[in-house]
Amino acid sequence: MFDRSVRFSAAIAAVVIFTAMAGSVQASTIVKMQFSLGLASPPFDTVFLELFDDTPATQANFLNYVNDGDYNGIIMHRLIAGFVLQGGGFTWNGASFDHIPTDPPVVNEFGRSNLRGTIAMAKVGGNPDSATSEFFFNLGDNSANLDSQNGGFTVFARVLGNGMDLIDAFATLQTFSVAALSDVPLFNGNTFLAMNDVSVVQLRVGDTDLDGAVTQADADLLTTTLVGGTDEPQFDVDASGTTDQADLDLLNALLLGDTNGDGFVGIEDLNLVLGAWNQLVPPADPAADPTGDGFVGIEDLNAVLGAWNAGTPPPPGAPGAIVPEPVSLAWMGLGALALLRRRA
Ligand SMILES: [Ca+2]
Ligand SMILES: [Ca+2]
Ligand SMILES: [Ca+2]
Ligand SMILES: [Ca+2]
Repeated sequence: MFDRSVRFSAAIAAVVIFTAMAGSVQASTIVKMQFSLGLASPPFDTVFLELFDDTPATQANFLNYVNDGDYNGIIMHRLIAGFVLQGGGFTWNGASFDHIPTDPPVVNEFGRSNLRGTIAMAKVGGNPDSATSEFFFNLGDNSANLDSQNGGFTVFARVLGNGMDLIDAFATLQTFSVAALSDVPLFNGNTFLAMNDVSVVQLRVGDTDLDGAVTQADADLLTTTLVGGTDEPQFDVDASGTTDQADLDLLNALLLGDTNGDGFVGIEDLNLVLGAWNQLVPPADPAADPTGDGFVGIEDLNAVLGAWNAGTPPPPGAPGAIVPEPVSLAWMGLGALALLRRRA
């Protein structure tokens, strides 16, 4: 059915595509903040923050707290509606607040404006270089005030996607004086707003709606986004620095090439196609026929190779976990050789 030149081209394509895509994805640092309260509909208790690379000392300082787990269990202890929602400092011991242990203060890196949806470091009045662990969400445009006061407050991150819907909901909580602090937001007058889990997440390539899986919904959202325009990193599927049709093409290729549906295009997907090579569906597994034409062949192989290495590998030991990449490449080469030999 296929002549030798077609088969040879497929083997060459495998090598070329791997070279082009390996290591090409350079995502921003994204931090997940899961709160103890959420919106009822849709289920929604998490915001994702993009950290800005132009505030390196502040980013390193913030990530130290994140990676040490210091922010887990922290209370959002200050809310001024329309202005700021602040946290990152206190836990509650049942009778009073305890400040978490702090690292040395970080140098002020003010540069970006304190606009709505950004996050900046809190600090001591009259000392620009005094930020430690506390930070705040800018609930409105605070540039006129906070860009000039005390050397300017260092904006180091922003809320991604529709995360401000959740922060805005928190900003409607009633505030109280609790122990030594005033303006403490409480749910139902008796429940703190805490952060349950603050951690660095790897942005899954193609997961435009940030729900952890790559599905058709992500392609649909990207299609909508292309019309409206955005510079949010989760839409830059090919990590080119801009969002355009090429990102949608790659996302669709990713959806097609991930034959086993584990969110990553790699050796498992290739093996699924090669294992059913030259067969009709059925008896071959329909997953081995991503093109859906009822036959497992060169088009299906190209669907996998066209999105090779896209997505995020499942963790080791997870169902469908893959072997490390250099070994995958070796297996892919063997697979291509086996394919050529079988067809020769
Ligand atoms: Ca998704
Ligand atoms: Ca792009
Ligand atoms: Ca896969
Ligand atoms: Ca097919």
